[in-house]
Amino acid sequence: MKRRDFLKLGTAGITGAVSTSLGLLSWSPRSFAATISKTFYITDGYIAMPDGVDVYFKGFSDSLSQLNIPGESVIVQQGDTVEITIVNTLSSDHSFVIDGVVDSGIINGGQSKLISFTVNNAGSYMFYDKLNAPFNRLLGLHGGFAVMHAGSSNELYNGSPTFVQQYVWVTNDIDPIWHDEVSRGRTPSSTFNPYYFTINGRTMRVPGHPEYGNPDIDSGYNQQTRLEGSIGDRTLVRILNAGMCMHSVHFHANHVEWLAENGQPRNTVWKKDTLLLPNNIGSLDVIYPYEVPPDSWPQVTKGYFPMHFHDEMTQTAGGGLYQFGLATTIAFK
Ligand SMILES: [Cu+2]
Repeated sequence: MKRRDFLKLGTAGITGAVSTSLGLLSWSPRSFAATISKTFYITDGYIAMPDGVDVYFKGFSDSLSQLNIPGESVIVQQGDTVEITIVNTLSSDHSFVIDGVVDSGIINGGQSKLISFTVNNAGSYMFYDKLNAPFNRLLGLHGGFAVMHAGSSNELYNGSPTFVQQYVWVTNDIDPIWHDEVSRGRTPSSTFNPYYFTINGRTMRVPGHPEYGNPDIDSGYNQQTRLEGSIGDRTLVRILNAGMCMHSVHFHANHVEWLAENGQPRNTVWKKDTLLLPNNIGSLDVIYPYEVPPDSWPQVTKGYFPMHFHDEMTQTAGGGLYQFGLATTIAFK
């Protein structure tokens, strides 16, 4: 099923009361450990890329009839017991892994497995399928996993700078030839040649394009992805890179506070506007401070600014469609 089609179904079947937590996470701290349960269905299908090409993906999906790329973000707190049921609806073997936390082992085609584990360290993680590496991960079997410091609603780790809201951005690089090979049960042997670059499974559209402004498709308008805040709404962004490429992340209007890289808190919190995002499950944790943009004149407190990557290929799709790549909007409301 194409993303456009199932999104239509999804919109018809879901009322406004359902809140998903793909990118924008909500959290209330607890004084006690809890058991958090979640079921993921491993499904596959085709998603239309910005140039109209349908590409094969696999995902950790919310239901049998969906294909969610990335999988819905999970948020827990230190000490919680997490129970994840994986229903592998495909005929191929898959797994559910968080490095340093849990490894399901092989979940055979057609089988289900309950994975139970406890999380001890606060921070940002990726869950992914480690089998057939790196292909299953690149094909879409990945998602964000946030562990809150116990009892805290506003810290990345104990004593970190604080925030008032938090997002997860999962980025990916897509080589359609590799995806096609895997769909045929083969192991790709060509050189990795990424053609599409996504943030939370989406890419930008330009004004005038029929999909411009469609929040299900346009990453600049997707409410789980674009940052929205007012002055003072300090925003944690957990950036997780499922792809093979290192990237250059660039925030406009404000510098960000650089809290952690690859899960390791930095000794000194630097303020930077451009950061290197490591590849292959690399991560960055930053706080976008939502300060009055210091370089604007006259001073503004409202407006729209981009976050885009500065490695130029990421700003394209299909080998040339400029501005149909990996970017989103930072809204000052
Ligand atoms: Cu820039």
